[in-house]
Amino acid sequence: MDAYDLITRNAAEVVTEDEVRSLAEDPDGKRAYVGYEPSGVLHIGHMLTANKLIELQEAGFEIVVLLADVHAYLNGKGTFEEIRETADRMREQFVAYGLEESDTEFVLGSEFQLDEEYTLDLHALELETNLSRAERAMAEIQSGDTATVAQAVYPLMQALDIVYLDVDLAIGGMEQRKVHMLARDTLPSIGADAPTCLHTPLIADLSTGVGKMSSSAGVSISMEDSEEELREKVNKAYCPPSRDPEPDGDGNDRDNPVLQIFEYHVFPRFGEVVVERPEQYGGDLEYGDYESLAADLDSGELHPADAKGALAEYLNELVAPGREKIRQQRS
Ligand code: IYR
Repeated sequence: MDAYDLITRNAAEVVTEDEVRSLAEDPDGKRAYVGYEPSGVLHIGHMLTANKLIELQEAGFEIVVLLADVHAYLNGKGTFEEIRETADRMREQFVAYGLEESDTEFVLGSEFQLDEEYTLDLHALELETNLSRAERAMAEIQSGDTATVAQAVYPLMQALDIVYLDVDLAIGGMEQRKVHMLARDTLPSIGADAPTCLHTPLIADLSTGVGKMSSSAGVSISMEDSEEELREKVNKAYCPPSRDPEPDGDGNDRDNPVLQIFEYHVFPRFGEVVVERPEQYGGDLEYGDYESLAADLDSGELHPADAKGALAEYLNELVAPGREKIRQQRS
């Protein structure tokens, strides 16, 4: 796979393609980052962007993980002390998940976001941004129904992080795209470049295939799930025996979360998949890429129950080191 294909693999969108192509010409030493509001335990959304970071590390990028303590505070996630404590635990879980510690720079937002220069640049961005745009950028990020002033400051700080962390590529889930677009439009006003961005897809809700999976509503997969819990959640997941259950032109009304997890989590980390089946049902199936697995589900060769059984096993392997880390953290 060439560098551009590896960088953009499984991305829902890149802004812009030309800018990413130019990064791909010589990725060595380029810097990419994701920011996370510290929460106690990694869930499958964190793991999705982390997969991209691991791929970028392979492509030669330096990786910066921002543990966005000030952002979590502005978004009403707790007291500063609580948030700082969870940031440490989260860092350890990312390393257990597979981010090379020696190759990853973990930065706490408060290490630089409270500096005078940062604050003055923030005020300059505040002058450049109208309130409703800042609010719109937060629609899929903010906690609670009513936007606060703190939440309007939040996306401007996220924009500024890109400058202060000196990164070449900003990564985030699709829910971050409006913040990044705001960053592209406003950063030039303080003399900084418009950032290049890559957005990862959102995984559909596990039980319905509608909307997006989140830790706050519905069923989510997290690093602390036991093998048994993973098996139960995956067994109950929405997985129709075809990839587009309601062909209606866009094929997007309901997605198949089981297939999405194979595509975005299992294949990127394991490279191949073996679905174990008893001899009497045709024996094991082996897949070297996502497309062939999805095609077999479509054709009926692969039964949803067998796909789910395999998925639970692979997910268990992915979360096991983090689960062990969480157990140590709590003892
Ligand atoms: N908005 C992110 C957290 C975050 C991301 C980046 I990239 C930052 O520079 C700062 C915060 C979230 O929703 O978790």
